Amino acid sequence: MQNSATPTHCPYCALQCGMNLTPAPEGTVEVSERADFPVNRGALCGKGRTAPAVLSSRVRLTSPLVRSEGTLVPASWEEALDRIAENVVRTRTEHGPDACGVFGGGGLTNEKAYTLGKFARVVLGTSQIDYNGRFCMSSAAAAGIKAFGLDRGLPFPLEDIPKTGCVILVGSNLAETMPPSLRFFHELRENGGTLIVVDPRRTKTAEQADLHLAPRPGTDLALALGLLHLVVAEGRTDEEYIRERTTGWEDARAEALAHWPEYVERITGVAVPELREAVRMFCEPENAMVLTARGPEQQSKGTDTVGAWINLCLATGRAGRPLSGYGCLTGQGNGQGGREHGQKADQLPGYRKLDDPAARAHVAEVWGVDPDSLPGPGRSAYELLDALGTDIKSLLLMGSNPVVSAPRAAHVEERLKSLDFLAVCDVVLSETAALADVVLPVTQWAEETGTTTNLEGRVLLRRQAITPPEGIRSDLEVMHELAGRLGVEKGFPTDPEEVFEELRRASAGGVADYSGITYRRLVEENGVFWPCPAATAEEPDDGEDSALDAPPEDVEPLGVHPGTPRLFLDRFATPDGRARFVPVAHRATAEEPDDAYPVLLTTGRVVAQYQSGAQTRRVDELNAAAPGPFVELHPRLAARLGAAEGDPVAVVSRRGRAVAPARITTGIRPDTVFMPFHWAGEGRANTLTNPALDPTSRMPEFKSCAVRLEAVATPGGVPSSPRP
Ligand SMILES: Nc1nc2c(c(=O)[nH]1)N[C@H]1C(S)=C(S)[C@@H](COP(=O)(O)OP(=O)(O)OC[C@H]3O[C@@H](n4cnc5c(=O)[nH]c(N)nc54)[C@H](O)[C@@H]3O)O[C@H]1N2
Ligand SMILES: Nc1nc2c(c(=O)[nH]1)N[C@H]1C(S)=C(S)[C@@H](COP(=O)(O)OP(=O)(O)OC[C@H]3O[C@@H](n4cnc5c(=O)[nH]c(N)nc54)[C@H](O)[C@@H]3O)O[C@H]1N2
Ligand code: SF4
Ligand SMILES: [Mo]
Repeated sequence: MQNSATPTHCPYCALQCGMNLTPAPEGTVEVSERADFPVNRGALCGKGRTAPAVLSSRVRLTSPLVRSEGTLVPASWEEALDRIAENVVRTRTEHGPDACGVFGGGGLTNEKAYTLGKFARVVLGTSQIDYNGRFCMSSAAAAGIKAFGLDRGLPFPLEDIPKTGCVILVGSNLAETMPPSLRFFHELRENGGTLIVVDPRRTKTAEQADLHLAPRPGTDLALALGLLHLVVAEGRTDEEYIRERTTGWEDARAEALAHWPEYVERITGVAVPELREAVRMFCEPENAMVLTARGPEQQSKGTDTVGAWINLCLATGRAGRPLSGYGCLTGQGNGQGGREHGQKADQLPGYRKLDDPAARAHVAEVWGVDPDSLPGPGRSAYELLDALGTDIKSLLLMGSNPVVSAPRAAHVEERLKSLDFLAVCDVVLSETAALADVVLPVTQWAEETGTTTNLEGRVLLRRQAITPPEGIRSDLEVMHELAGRLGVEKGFPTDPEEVFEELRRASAGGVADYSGITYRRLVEENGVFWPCPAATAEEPDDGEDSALDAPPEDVEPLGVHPGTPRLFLDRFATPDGRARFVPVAHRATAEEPDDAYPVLLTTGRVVAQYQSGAQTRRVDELNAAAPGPFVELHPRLAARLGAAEGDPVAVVSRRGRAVAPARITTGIRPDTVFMPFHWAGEGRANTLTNPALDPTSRMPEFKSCAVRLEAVATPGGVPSSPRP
């Protein structure tokens, strides 16, 4: 494209670190420091630095593939697209539109996520669409909507963190999952603030903490209730704030009082003095924050668990005030935007609800269709995958690799194989793509333009730096071509900016209002925080500013809405402007240990691999750093098993069996083992995980299930023998 550096953002996690790209040989790019982006100020982790390796034709898909006599063989785009269209028509004719499923991803740009949702509802006419974000932060989203009336991961920019007094980081290992963000926590401590980390493991993040609480997996709900009990007992509530800015305190207070510290110690394993110390550290400074990540969220009670942590913030007056608040650290590159614009089962663009007649009417008008033609809400991600081959006969999958990342993965793999027809758009031949009937090779981050919304709610422009190789098309082109073949000639543009202009109109007046954001502003302002309505900021807020179709040229610069870096400072997004306490009580995990499966398994990430590993397992430098799966266990557990460091260990759950080398450390609770989930094959952690779902968010319980450990015959044929 051009030879000068293109400022853009990383393809991976929700920090969306800024980076500069210059074209390099063999169609790849060179990454260099981009200091002007405030989130990372030039710093990158190894994944971001090595992301160009996936652009190489040595590891990526270079041609469409179609299945012929059982194997995938190269084919022309015409043939591959025709094959998909024919199968959609056949499925629809034989079984109806809901037999066509769609599965998306939180890594897709806003333009792609928006188009995918529209494609499902308008072209396929199916209700059966959901995406991998359901596996990610959906419990925090549900809890945020309950309490605050709105879900935006962080209600403040990361740069506020160093200025608060105390942060409780619950189930986040950001030293490995978002390394450049560690800087904000170092600065917090340099400024005299304190960091509390809640994690069953002494992670690299926990090592930075002033206080590390290590509860049993799946007991964060009890922990938060115990802290709230102490807050009440020690008279540390903010009564004026509770009166003026919240509702529902009496019921929440009663639940908390039922959770005595000694009872909480028994459930969580965290000693009462540590609970008291945490309360003191959290309550003494003027401001404080609670941030959650996947630890407390990926539980079958994740919504209630996050609700309990929010209750703690509300009772102490630490939400909707400067430098205080609750936030969720969203995970995927577009984990925030990907949940706002319609690829979720129950949702329309602008974070609108699919079952809201006014929302349907607004979006149907933008789409030029009859509101009654829009299907209703569909199933959640795991339920959709579980229905493959029964009522869902064909699936279009874009931006996920569920063979590795879905819970109870062997079952999900079987379901995928039982489909009549599977089409996958990907950049590489992932484990899921390898099962497909048609695989379409798509462009990657450096080769296309599009917006993402990072964990702070900051909408960003990723810019194209190089021309994609011959034979590769974008996801938007794929949907355009398929729509045309299925009789919808208009409404599926291939130019991302054109899609964004439509998204602005579709989101106007919604919760996640992007109507005041343009590509030009994103470049000039280095990102804009939503909500950002097109209405002028000076206009009196009469609550009626929803006809926001004004094209950007008509907006006078003076009246441009500045965007909203900080939410809730005046009022919460509930009808009465008050935050809502949710009464929650402790309950057990879906699968507690017993005699047959006496140990708890929890799962998560390592710094050098990303998600299902589809991309990062194709990068030599990252594989050298993190070559394969492992089972992290305490020396006491290892001794009982007779396993030495590096010995293969079998982990067996009610779903299946996985084998990986032992990694022995005192940094984990003796009743718990940990496995990262980045690998396929024998060491696949998700062979074991429990698909028990949270009743509200439909989030599976990735963070705890019951397992037993078995010694395994070593490669030499000798079983690792029990040691005394
Ligand atoms: N290197 C790397 N970075 C990534 C990703 C990646 O795959 N690799 N993925 C991105 C995405 S999509 C996401 S969602 C984020 C995830 O970011 P994180 O949430 O930081 O990642 P995890 O490792 O899944 O879980 C965090 C911690 O939760 C702890 N934990 C386990 N069970 C419990 C529990 O019951 N309670 C509590 N309190 N803690 C528990 C684990 O020990 C782990 O250290 O990372 C993003 N960044
Ligand atoms: N046991 C366990 N399992 C987990 C988790 C856990 O903590 N423990 N975490 C869960 C979480 S938080 C998440 S977010 C999921 C993530 O798990 P997945 O949904 O599998 O996520 P990725 O591995 O990022 O898969 C993205 C796929 O899309 C491709 N891709 C990348 N960009 C594009 C694009 O622009 N277009 C198209 N068409 N394809 C693209 C990639 O090559 C890759 O194959 O895993 C979940 N699974
Ligand atoms: S921290 Fe996340 S966004 Fe930043 S370079 Fe690493 S993977 Fe990319
Ligand atoms: Mo995630």
